[in-house]
Amino acid sequence: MKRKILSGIAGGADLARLTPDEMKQLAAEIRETIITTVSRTGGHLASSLGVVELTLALHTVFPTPRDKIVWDVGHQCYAHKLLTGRQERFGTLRQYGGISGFPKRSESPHDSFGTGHSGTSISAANGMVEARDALGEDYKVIAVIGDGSMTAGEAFEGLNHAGHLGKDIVVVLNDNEMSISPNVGALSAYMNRLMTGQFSTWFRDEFEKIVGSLPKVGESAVRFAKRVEEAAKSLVIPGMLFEELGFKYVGPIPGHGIQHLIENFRNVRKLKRPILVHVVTRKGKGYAPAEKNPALFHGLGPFDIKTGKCLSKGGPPSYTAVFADALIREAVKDSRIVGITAAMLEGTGLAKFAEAFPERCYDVGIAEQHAVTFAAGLATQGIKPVVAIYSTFLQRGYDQILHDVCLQKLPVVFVLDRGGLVGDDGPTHHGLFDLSYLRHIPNLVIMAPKDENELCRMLRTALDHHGPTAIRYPRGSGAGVPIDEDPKPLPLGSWEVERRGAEMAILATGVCLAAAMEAARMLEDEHGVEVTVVNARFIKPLDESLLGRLASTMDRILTAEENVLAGGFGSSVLEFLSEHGPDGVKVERAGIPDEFVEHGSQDVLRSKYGLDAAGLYQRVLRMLGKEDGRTAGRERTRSENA
Ligand SMILES: Cc1ncc(C[n+]2csc(CCOP(=O)(O)OP(=O)(O)O)c2C)c(N)n1
Repeated sequence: MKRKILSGIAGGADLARLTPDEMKQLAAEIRETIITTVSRTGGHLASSLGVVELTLALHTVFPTPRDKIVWDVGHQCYAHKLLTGRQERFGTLRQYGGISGFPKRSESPHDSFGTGHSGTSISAANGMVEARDALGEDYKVIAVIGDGSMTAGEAFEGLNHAGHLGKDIVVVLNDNEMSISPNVGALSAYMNRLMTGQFSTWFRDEFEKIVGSLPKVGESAVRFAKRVEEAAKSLVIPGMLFEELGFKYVGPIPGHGIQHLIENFRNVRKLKRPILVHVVTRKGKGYAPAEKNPALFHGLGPFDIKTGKCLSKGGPPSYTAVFADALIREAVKDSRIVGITAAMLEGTGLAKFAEAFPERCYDVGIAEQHAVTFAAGLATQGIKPVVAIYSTFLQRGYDQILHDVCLQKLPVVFVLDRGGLVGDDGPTHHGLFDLSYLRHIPNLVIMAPKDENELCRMLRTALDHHGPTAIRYPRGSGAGVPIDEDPKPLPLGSWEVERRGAEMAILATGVCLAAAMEAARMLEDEHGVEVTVVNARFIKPLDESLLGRLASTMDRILTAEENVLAGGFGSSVLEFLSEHGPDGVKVERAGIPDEFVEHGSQDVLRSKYGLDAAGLYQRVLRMLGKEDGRTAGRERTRSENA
C-alpha cells in the first residue's frame, strides 16, 4: 500500500515538490475521496471528477490564495477544496453546518469568488484584474469556465470587456462537450470543430470528392489539398473567434495529462495579456458509471459505488415528473404548446417532453434571459410557450419577464421548479425570492399548488389564461394524491378553505399548506384549539373577498410561505388589510427573515425557520398567548396519568 500523498498537501507549494508519478497517485487519491464522499452525501460528481488533473496543474503553477482561481458555477471545485485545507471536513460536504458544495469566500481564502450560477467567472476575474492593477499588486487571475457555462450571455460580456481591456488575465475553457445534458448551440458546435478538427476533415473530404473525381489532376491535386488544409487549419481554426475578441488562443490541450498541462500553464504564466486556454476533459473521468452517463452523475443523491445505482428513497412522484407528464397531456391536445428550458432538460422534466415532441422543445443553453424573450416572441405569434426554469435561475430573467412579457400581457407560462428551500445546494440555489420578484409586476398571475394534482390544474388554468402566468412549486415528491384525468381550471384568484376553526386563521401557500394542516391537527388534539386553514393557492391575485370575510370574523391571521418575508405573500396580505381593513387584525408572517439561508436538508431548514408543522403549531400558540404546546401537552398527559 503506497503512502497517502493527499494528507500531506496543503496548497500549491506542496504540489510543486511532487514527482510525475506522485502526481498521478495524488490524482487517484483525490478521485477516490470524491467518489466515496459523494456516494454518501450526494453532490456534483461528474464535473468534479473531470477536472482533477486540471486542478492539480492549476494549483501547481498558480498557487492560491496569492493567485486567484475563479471557478465558474463552482460545482467542479471538490478537488480544489481537497487541495486547499479542507480534507478533514470534506466528509461534511453539503451537510448542515458542513462545508459548502460551492466555492465560498467565507469558507476559505482560497475561494476567491463565491458562486453557484453559471457564467460569472470572467466578469469577476476581470474585476480582480482591474483591482490588482489599480492597487499596483502582482498576481495572476484565472477564470475556469466550462463549455456549458460559456453559453451564458454574461460570459461573453466578460470576454468582450477583457479583450477590450487587454490586461493580464487567463481564461481556461474546460471543454467536455457537456452542459448537464450534451451542450447545445452554434458556439458548442464551433468548439467541437476546434477539438475534433472536423472542419479540416470536412474540408478534406469535400475537396477529395470533387478534385479526386477529376480524371487527370486527381492524385497530385489531393496531395496539394492536404497542404492547403494544413495552411487553412492554422489560419481558420485555432480559436479564431477568441482571437478576434482580443485573446491569445492556446489549445486544444488534452485535459488529463498533468505534466503536459503544467508545461502549458508555465508558458501561459509568462504572458501578460488576455489568454484563453482550451482544455479538453472528460466529464466523470475515472469512474465508469459517471463516464457512461455524465448527465445522471452531474448532480445526484447518495449512490452505490459498485453498481452506480442511486439509493433513492422511493415515494410519490416528484413535482417535476408530474409537471412533465401534465405538459405532455396538454401538448397532445394543443399543438401550439411548446416547452423551453435553459440547459435544464433533466432538472425541469422537459427531457421527457422533448422525447415526446422533439420539434416542440427548445433547450436554449444557459441563457435564461434569452429563453424568456424568445418565449415572448413566440407568444406574439400565437404559440403557447411554457418556460420551465428553476426559481433561482429565473432571477436572471427579471427584466425580460417585466419588459418583454408582462408589459405586453403576452400569454407565456412560467414554471418555476425548486421554489422554496432546496436543501444541500444552499444559498445560491434556494428559490426563496420568486414571490417577491414576481409579485410586484403588473399583469402577472402567480400560483403555488398545495399538491401535484393542483399543479396539473394550475397548468390548465395558465394555458387557458390570456396573459402571463407563473406557477412555482417545491423540490421533491408530491403528496401522493391521485391525478385527475382531465384537470379542471381554477377560478382565477380563488382560495380554498381546507379546515374551519373559530380561533384564528392560517393562510398557507404551496408546500406550507401540508405543514399548516398538520399543525392544525396537533393544535386540536393537544389543546382543543380550532383554527381555520386556507390554501392560498393564488399569490396574485389574492382572494380578496375571502380574505376580507376572514379578517372580519377573526382577529388573528398567520401567513405561511417558503419565501423571504420582504415583499412576499404575507406582505401582500398586510398591504391589503392596511388599505381595506378591518382594523385591529393581528397578522404575523412565517417565512424567511432578511438573511441568506445556508445549505442543509430541507427538513432541517424548515424546522430552523419554523416552517414545518411543529414551528407553525408553536407560532399559533404564541399568537394565542398559550404556553408551549408540546410541553403543555406532555405535562397534561403526565398529570392525567398520575
Ligand atoms: C444561471 C444558471 N443556469 C443554470 C444552472 C444549472 N447548471 C449548473 S451546472 C450547468 C452546466 C454547466 O456546464 P459546464 O459549464 O460545461 O460545466 P461541466 O459540468 O460540464 O463541467 C447548469 C446548466 C446554473 N448553475 N446557473
